[in-house]
Amino acid sequence: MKKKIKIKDNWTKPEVISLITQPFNDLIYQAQQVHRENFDPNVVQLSTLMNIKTGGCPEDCAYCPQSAHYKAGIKAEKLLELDVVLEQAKSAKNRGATRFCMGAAWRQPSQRDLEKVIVMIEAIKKTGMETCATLGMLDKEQAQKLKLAGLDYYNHNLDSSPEYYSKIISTRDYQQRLDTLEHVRDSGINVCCGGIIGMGEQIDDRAGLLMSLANMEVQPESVPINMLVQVEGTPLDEMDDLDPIDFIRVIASARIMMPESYVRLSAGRSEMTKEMQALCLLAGANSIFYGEKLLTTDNPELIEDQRLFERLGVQSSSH
Ligand code: SAM
Ligand code: DTB
Ligand code: SF4
Repeated sequence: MKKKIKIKDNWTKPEVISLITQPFNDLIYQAQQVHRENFDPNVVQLSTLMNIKTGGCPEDCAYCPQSAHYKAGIKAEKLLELDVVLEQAKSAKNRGATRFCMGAAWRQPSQRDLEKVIVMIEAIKKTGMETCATLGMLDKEQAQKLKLAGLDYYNHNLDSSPEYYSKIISTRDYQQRLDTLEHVRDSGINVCCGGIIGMGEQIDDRAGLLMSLANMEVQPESVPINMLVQVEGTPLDEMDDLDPIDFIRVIASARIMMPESYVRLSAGRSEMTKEMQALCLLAGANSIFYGEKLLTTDNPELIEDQRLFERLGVQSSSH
């Protein structure tokens, strides 16, 4: 039997920087090796996102069109009704998604709203799909309630390094993010946690983000790596464009540092070429968001993704 190797959890900044900056071919080769030791390299997991509560968010995340602090043309809406959400979930399942992820533009859900989301989770679970939610900060009791409802994953991102985080968000701090993640972990829900690349952060910050994720007591089961989607009206609109090679380097490093986690190629795919997406999959990304919309911004059309999968001989996972 293959001996289980302990996952490294004591990464230092210099180690991560030399990992990310090594010659590209060596990095991709190493990432693909780690990937093959842990996953089928030709299978990608598909999750579909739905924004169940749009806009009007009190937080000031500089990248986010849903923040009430900026004018990005997003109208604040109320929490959607159960039947609308359930219908979307069923349609996502019919189109091949195995997980349905509900996003809400809240700082933290109120108890009343949480009860409503719990009813949604219970209904979606009955369709046989996995459930995921991203509702902002959670206290211990809220995480436990979501676990009881059957929630499979909770998404809460660290977004960047501890140092760069404070340049992007002022309405809450890194420690509050870590506290929510601890409540989610302790409740027994799988953790989905990653960040955004392309916000003007430097290599040190990318290394800092990867270290924060990989050195956790238990690494997140799912690690979304988003490429910043620049939205007019937000402070991060008109940032310098990111070098695609640098983004792929982060994906490959995430794969090497978190060998057993799903690395999710998340926001920004509409702005990527098909060749760049293929390189991300080669670098070890093995899950994507599937469906024409992320939360408020565009994602590739289903037919585009299907064609790309065909060209690459990639299958979607049945679970
Ligand atoms: N309000 C909740 C929160 O912040 O945790 C949940 C929704 S929030 C939109 C989920 C994640 O989407 C953020 O943590 C961020 O990483 C990502 N995101 C938001 N706007 C983005 C953008 N313009 N480009 C890339 N990623 C973005
Ligand atoms: C994550 O890391 N990326 C997804 C999901 N988790 C919730 C969200 C991306 C949002 C992109 C901007 C928008 O569509 O509003
Ligand atoms: Fe609100 Fe989440 Fe957007 Fe931040 S990322 S402004 S918390 S919806």
